[in-house]
Amino acid sequence: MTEDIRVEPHDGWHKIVLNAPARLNAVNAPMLTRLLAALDTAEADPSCRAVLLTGEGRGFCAGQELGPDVTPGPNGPPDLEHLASTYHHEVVRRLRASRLPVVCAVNGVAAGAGASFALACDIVLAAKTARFVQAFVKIGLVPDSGASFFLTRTIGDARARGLAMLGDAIDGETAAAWGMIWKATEPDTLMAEAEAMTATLAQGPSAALAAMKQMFAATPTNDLHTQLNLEARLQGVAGRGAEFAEGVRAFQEKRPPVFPA
Ligand code: T3D
Repeated sequence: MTEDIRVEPHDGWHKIVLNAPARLNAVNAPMLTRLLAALDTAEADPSCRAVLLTGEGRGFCAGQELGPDVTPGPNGPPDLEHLASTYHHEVVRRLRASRLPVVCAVNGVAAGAGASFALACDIVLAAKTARFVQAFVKIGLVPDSGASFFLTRTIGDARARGLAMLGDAIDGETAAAWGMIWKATEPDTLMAEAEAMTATLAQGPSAALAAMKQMFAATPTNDLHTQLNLEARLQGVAGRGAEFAEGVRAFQEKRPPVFPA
């Protein structure tokens, strides 16, 4: 049987591929369980210092598979609160809580929870031809998996409400122009750019990158005073670490730094 989650280990980083292309990599509970396991494996591997998430085929992820998990059946309607919080939202939590920088290469359509998974990653590259769709409204659902959180913070309330309430698709170029993602690329260079970026992050200062994730995660609820204190505390830790020592030494010796694993 073809694995619906494929993991490709590289030198210092893991590529995790959503691999159900016939349904545009729409996810279900067992597939999300395997995605969570792949994220856990990367997290637990000391040689892994970055992750690249992408999709196989012409889609990135079409959100929840509109199959038995969400089809009202003889036993009544599905418990979407349970499904969302146990599986979809756990993926978002795991991506955000990870020590690892996560790059997302949005190779095609990202709809519903699929768009949220992309936006939960640290750096999002998308093909210019990719589409981001808040598909929930088309099936009578509300945005989930962090969509209302991420969109209001990246593109603002007006555009977030428009996308959520209308369900209109925007392409990768528009997503980049609106500040929803890092960058839109030509479709045929997307994967090479995303892989090179992930490899660069894997050679970066892992402890500092993990601290940055902690710092950015705290900003939505911190006031400036609290955030300054957090920055000072994390800078204190970084300043006592081997990465700073190597960074400064490399600068003084006019060579690229080699950060410890
Ligand atoms: O617990 C909870 O939280 C509940 C779940 C919530 C999270 C969610 O993600 S809700 C949103 C669920 N997703 C959707 O509503 C998206 C449904 N799909 C679409 O609207 C469109 O397929 C797309 C806009 C994503 C792409 O359109 P297009 O024209 O490029 O492709 P297509 O022809 O519609 O789809 C291609 C195939 O993928 C097709 O199969 P076929 O006919 O070739 O055999 C289609 O049925 C299949 N597919 C697409 N999305 C899904 C899917 N199969 C199952 N589940 C899907 N979500």
